[in-house]
Amino acid sequence: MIENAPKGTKANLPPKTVHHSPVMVGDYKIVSAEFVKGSTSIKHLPEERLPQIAFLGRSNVGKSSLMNALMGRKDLVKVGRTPGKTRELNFFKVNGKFFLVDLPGVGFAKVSNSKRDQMADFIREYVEKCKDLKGLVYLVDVRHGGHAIDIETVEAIRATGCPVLIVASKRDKANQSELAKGLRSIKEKFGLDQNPLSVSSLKKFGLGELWHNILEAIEQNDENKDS
Ligand SMILES: Nc1nc2c(ncn2[C@@H]2O[C@H](COP(=O)(O)OP(=O)(O)O)[C@@H](O)[C@H]2O)c(=O)[nH]1
Ligand SMILES: [Mg+2]
Repeated sequence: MIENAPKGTKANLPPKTVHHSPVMVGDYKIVSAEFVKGSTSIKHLPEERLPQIAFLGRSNVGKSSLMNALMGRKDLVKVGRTPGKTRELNFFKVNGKFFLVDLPGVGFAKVSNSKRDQMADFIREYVEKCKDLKGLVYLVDVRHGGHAIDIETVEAIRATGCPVLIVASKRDKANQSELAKGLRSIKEKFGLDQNPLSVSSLKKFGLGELWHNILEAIEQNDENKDS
C-alpha cells in the first residue's frame, strides 16, 4: 500500500477538520476562524448572539480578500466570486467571540435593477434591525476614491446610527502620490476628520490597525447594548 501522506496530516483530512495553528495578524491573535452560515433572509441569521462587524463596498473592492487577510486564512472567504449568483450574508466566527459578516457587493441605496433592489432591501433591513451589528467597515478602492453610490450608501448607513469605518483598499496598487491623492479624496468625499485607514490584503498592510478599530467598535458599542 502506498501512503502519500502520514495519518493526521492535512492531506488526508476533510477540509472542515483541518486545524490551523494560531496566527498573529498585527498584534491580534487569531486562534480560530470558521464559516458558520450564509443567510438569505433576516429570519435566518446565526442563532448565537455575538457582536457582529460587517463588510460592505462595491463588488471587487476587496471585501472577501480583506476578511481572509484579517482572519489569517487564505481561502475561508471566497474571493472573486461572479457577481449575479445567489448572494448571501456570510457569517464567520472569530476566536469564538464575534462574527465578521461578508455582505454582497452592493450598496443599499436605491438602485434601478430589481434584483439589486431586493438585495439592497435585505442589507438595509439587516443594518437597521440587527442589534448585534456593532459597526460596518465600508471599503473604497484607494485608486477610485469613492463613487456616488458609495457616498449615498454610507450616508444611508450613517442615518441608521450604525458606526461606519471607511477603509481604503488595495493600497499596494497605488504609488506614493496616487495613495496621497486617493486618501485625500476619500477624506473629502465622505466628510472624515482625517485620512482613512488604508490596507492591502495582498501585502498585509494596515491589518493590525484595522483590527484595533474593529475590536474598539465591538467593545464600545457592546456597552450600549440594550438587550
Ligand atoms: N493587488 C491587490 N489585489 C487585491 C487586493 N484585495 C483584493 N484584490 C483582488 O481584487 C479582486 C476582488 O477581490 P474580492 O476580495 O473578491 O472583492 P469583493 O468582491 O469585494 O469581495 C480579486 O481578484 C483579488 O485578488 C489587494 O489588497 N491588492
Ligand atoms: Mg466578495
